[in-house]
Amino acid sequence: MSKERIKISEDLYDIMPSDYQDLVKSATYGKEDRGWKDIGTSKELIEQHSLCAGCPESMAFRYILASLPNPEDTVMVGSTGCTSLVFPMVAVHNIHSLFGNQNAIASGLKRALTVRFPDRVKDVVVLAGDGATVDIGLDMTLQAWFRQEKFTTICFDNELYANTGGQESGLMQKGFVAKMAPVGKLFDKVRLPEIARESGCHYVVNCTVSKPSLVEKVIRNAVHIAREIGPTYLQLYTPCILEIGKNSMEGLQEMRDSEKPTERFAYKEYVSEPAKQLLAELAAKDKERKAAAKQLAGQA
Ligand SMILES: Cc1ncc(C[n+]2csc(CCOP(=O)(O)OP(=O)(O)O)c2C)c(N)n1
Ligand code: SF4
Ligand SMILES: [Mg+2]
Repeated sequence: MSKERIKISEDLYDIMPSDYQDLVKSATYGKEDRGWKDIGTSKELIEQHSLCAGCPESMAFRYILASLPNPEDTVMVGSTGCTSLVFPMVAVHNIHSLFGNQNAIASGLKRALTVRFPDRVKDVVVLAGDGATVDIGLDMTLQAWFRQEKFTTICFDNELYANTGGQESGLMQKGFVAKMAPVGKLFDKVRLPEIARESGCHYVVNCTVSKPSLVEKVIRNAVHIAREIGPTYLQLYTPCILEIGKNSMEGLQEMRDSEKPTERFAYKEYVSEPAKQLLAELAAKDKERKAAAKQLAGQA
């Protein structure tokens, strides 16, 4: 990892936008152990967004972008929905796909990048809403998993179609009444984490984004496992505060309430056997790296 590819030519430095100069100077691109703790002290890969004030999706975006292990060589694939309003402000390569097509686009992209850059690690990460992932895009989501495509799928689960005013989604809770779904959901929430496991994903996590350190851990695991082994899936609860009638300060508490052991976003994790082995190897290497750095610091 390095900033080599975003470096500015000396002759052009003064005419480059100040945001870009800041990115080269103080973004964590290239930092080996980047993570959520860099937020606030380095150039963030997202500084503004057009989501509603206090929307938990904005926290989730920040934590994810701060935690990607290889941001300068990552391409994110988005889909239509509230998330798509954010991507134009994100300093990571990204593609907007037609609603629901995100996993098909990501499959082709990952394969093309592997052929085009055989000697470079290129990560692909899909980030889409529950409507895009489960309802309209379910075919593409599943086919990518069946084919063992090597990328991560992240679903921002707000349990409805937020961007179009609150229609019912397959991930909506039973009985929930939304602005544009007045009858109330007749069925249980689709168990996509279980389906992901049964469809070949090697790492599946269902959780909220209330704890940045947890988001950092699962993002890193998901990206590393997807890179080396096969598809990974993260379902993150990012409640639509507008639809559930909460104010901008109440999103965090809503997530805390929903992650209690008996609730639908209690932490759930599945790791396949090859993925467990990979995580153990990575943890051992990390330990070695930290010990070597400590020794070096002691000698200085
Ligand atoms: C092909 C297509 N079908 C439908 C739409 C209309 N549409 C835009 S956003 C959206 C809902 C998005 O819901 P979700 O994926 O859950 O994302 P959220 O807005 O909740 O974050 C729909 C149906 C569209 N833009 N394109
Ligand atoms: S409509 Fe809901 S999900 Fe979309 S930005 Fe507003 S609070 Fe967030
Ligand atoms: Mg949604």
